[in-house]
Amino acid sequence: MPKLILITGATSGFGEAIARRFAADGWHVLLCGRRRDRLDALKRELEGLHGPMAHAVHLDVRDRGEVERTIAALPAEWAAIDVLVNNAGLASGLDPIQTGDVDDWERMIDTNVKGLLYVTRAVVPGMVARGRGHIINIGSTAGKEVYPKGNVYCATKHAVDALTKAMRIDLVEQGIKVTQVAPGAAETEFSEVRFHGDAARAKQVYAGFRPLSAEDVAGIVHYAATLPPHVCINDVVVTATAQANSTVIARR
Ligand code: NDP
Ligand code: 8X3
Repeated sequence: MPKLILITGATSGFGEAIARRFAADGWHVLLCGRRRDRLDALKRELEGLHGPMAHAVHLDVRDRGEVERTIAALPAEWAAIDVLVNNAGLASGLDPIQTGDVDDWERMIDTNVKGLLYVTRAVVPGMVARGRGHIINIGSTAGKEVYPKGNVYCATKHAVDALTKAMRIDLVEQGIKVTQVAPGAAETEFSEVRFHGDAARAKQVYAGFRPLSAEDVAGIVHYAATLPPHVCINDVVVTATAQANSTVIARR
């Protein structure tokens, strides 16, 4: 019986790479995100390669009602989720606290913290009932330290760090694994989203060094998800070799 993984934010970056990685390994993949065209294209692509093993659901993780309804309405063959990857997230803006855009702040808090909680709350009771499951939260080095102008984004990822530890405590008796993967700079659509579509500014973030790729992160998630039942990776901090911390990067 193939295992089932639900990935939030599967339309781009880490989430898309995670979907490809698990699909190639014979898993069934439940793809979630807001951009329907991309969800449908990825589902078609994966099914063309691997047969009928993908299901796409439109999901804005900020919409509590939509999250609850969508998870509750999953067809039986897509409901027994073995692994939940809470990946959907974003940075919006890079401004000092005194001039930060409150709409940016709300977008980040609603997505990175509240959205992660809504999805977790909807999925985990099924895992508890089945007596098995694995939650993998995508944190960040921004959840381990703070950097100039990172204020609210860093706070949301510190929340992911805290919630991962809290989930692990609450779910240990139920045999549910909880893992955080906390990457440093990785070249995806992340910086373009952070800079509100300014592709040239986004490119500068990765100039002069080789950042992580989405596939690098997907490989770590896959490794964590395929360890024996008695082994749980609690936390992984991973950066490019050229990145020492959020502000120290060897650029050539
Ligand atoms: P991308 O921008 O490439 O991907 C983000 C994904 O999140 C997209 O699939 C997007 O899908 C989805 N998403 C955003 N908002 C929502 C929402 N409200 N509801 C559902 N899905 C949503 O960035 P990354 O792949 O880099 O980011 C993935 C995660 O990794 C994020 O949590 C990010 O904070 C974290 N991260 C990124 C790092 C980096 O340097 N790239 C480093 C460390 C952590 P759609 O727009 O279709 O909804
Ligand atoms: C993404 C990495 O350094 O932009 O979480 O915060 S960083």
